[in-house]
Amino acid sequence: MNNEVVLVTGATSGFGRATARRFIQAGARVIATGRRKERLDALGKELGDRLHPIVLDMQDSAALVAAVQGLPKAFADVSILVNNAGGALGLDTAHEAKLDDWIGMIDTNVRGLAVLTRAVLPGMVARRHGLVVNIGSVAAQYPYPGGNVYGATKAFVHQFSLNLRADLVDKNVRVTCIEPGLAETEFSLVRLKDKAKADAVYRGVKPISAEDVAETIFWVANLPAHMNINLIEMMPTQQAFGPFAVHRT
Ligand code: NDP
Ligand code: 8X3
Repeated sequence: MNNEVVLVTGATSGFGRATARRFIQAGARVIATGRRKERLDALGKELGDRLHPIVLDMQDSAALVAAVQGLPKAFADVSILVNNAGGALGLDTAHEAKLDDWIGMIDTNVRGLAVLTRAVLPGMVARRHGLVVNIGSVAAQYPYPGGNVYGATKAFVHQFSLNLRADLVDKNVRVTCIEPGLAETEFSLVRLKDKAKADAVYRGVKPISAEDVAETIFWVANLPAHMNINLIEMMPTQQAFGPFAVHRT
């Protein structure tokens, strides 16, 4: 990993922070982004000068492009992009959901991810060396009540990942979409804005941890260069599928 530069979005919490730690531990240089400066400062103190923190809002397209163009020399040649920043806002049914929540999810999970990928890809293609890991979700494949726009944004991430492969087949740039199920991070606190409700999501279950996801990303990044993992879907052993809903009158 000593020659790799890893750009991890959403590194102030959850999967992203665990991923930054995992790659630094293995000798990589890591660019860590997020909106919460104090969290990035703490991570910088913890991980040292192989970490390059950037305060960045995924909804600010111009800032995303400027951040990639303005990277210092030691971090300029991004070889692994982990498109992780994002999340769910609300769990309301479609006719009751807040429109601002929908727009926020689309702007972060879809637009921000696409803009950043577009900014990073030309360098990877020019160097013929790159890996893009997109964090999707089981919500992309399995609809559930209140999942509406969140699931749809992750369906974009799934299909975008596969379509990137179609364009990059001759460029030596790999793309993997990782689709986790129930994982304990700040995800539910952000979604439900209520600590007790968020804690209840994980009660009585051993969920996937942030470190589990980081280890999966790290595994993908360490595979031989001739292998591309297209998709990984992962769930806790205590999670599975439900029956179809039938509304009887
Ligand atoms: P966390 O809430 O713990 O972390 C989310 C990260 O995304 C934070 O670092 C946050 O940083 C960043 N982020 C969110 N919005 C923005 C924004 N507008 N601009 C910049 N950064 C942003 O959740 P997870 O670690 O669980 O989530 C990571 C990814 O995994 C998300 O894409 C989520 O949808 C996905 N996922 C999560 C699952 C789960 O059950 N936990 C399961 C499947 C997928 P900050 O607030 O500082 O900006
Ligand atoms: C997070 C998993 O099932 O809460 O993407 O949507 S789920």
